[in-house]
Amino acid sequence: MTASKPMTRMISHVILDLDGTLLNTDGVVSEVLKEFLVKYGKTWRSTGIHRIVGRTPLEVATAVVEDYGLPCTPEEFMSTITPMFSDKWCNIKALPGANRLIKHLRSKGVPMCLASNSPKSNIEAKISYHHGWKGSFTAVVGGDEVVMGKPSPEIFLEAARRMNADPSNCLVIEDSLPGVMAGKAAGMKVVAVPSLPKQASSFSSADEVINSLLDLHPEKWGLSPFEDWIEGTLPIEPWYIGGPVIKGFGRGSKVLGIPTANLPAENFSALLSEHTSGVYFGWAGLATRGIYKMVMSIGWNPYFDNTEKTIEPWLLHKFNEDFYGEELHLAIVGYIRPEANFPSLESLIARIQEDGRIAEKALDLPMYACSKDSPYLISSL
Ligand code: ADP
Ligand code: RBF
Ligand code: MG
Repeated sequence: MTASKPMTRMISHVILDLDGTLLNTDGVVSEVLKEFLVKYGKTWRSTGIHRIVGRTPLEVATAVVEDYGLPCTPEEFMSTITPMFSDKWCNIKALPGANRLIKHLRSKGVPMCLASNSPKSNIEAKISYHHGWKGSFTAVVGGDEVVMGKPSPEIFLEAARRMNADPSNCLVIEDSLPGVMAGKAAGMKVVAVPSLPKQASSFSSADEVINSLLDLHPEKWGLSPFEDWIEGTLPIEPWYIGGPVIKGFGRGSKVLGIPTANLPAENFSALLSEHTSGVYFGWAGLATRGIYKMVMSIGWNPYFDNTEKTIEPWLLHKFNEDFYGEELHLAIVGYIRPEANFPSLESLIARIQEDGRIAEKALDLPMYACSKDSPYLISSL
């Protein structure tokens, strides 16, 4: 008889990447490169971000100089661009779930280390804007402290060494492919949290791919579970969006039997980039009609593989007519799950119905019910 594999992986230490994993750096990177390239009469192509995520600073510089045929050396490029970045560090926001994860692991006494391809001084400067982060890490390893950056395993092996941990007991959390490769080469468990949309398929070497840090389940790795889930929902800091209801793909009612009163996603691109795609719930205020419970999806609808992000709130109420063009205001108060693909239309519909029941019930909890009084829902009614 062969011994069965233990169900949980015994992780004792966690190693975190910074840019794109804990911090929403991509926006700042695009902003700086755009500003820089304009001076050379060039236009930043946002698809170029794929070439630079997770790379060392010199690799990024080399790629940009080459791609845009810039009349300078990668070193000259770096010396101009570095101060442009540091001016923006104070504006970089934590990604959804980053603060929650750091607080949780810290409270459970799980040693954590930051390991990034950026120079150590840059890492320290960036995290200084985030309360409580610096003191939470046993060690910080920068790309300038090792010979080879990711995808070489060196940076993670050094992180394990500084924590006195065996690599096989370390869990790496990474958004980039070079980072995932480095973690696997170091003999560690790796959870990938791709920072760019629709990348999950290229992360097959990771032990698990999740959509955002909100979807991390530490108990899968032998660590203490989060204690903030309530009845299948995760409370979040409420956020608010609203506008006229627009036409969607015309399939919500027809194909699924679930109408969704779409909002124009392009009006909220900045706000949406601060939140992950996924299934959320909250309260919906409709001009002239009233306030209703609501469950929604934000994202690319993987089952239909949309190319545009959509905002699709399903109001948990039976209406007798359409209300296109009416002003719809949303208070989004909790998170349910990531968007997913499904083997059949029936299973997608069943899951959305289940989301509806979860939201319906949760919104009666005082912590969510209180947002029904939010003035935003009835503003301009
Ligand atoms: P579209 O693809 O244009 O969004 P849907 O089939 O999803 O089409 O239908 C959505 C429309 O149905 C909404 O814009 C709204 O006018 C209407 N509607 C009726 N009942 C509801 C409901 N309970 N929740 C959301 N929208 C509803
Ligand atoms: N689409 C998906 O492809 N995957 C999902 O997991 C998913 N979840 C949803 C959850 C809710 C609560 C709602 C209202 C919609 C969801 N959708 C999802 C979007 C659905 O496919 C979309 O509303 C219709 O295709 C109409 O465009
Ligand atoms: Mg719709």
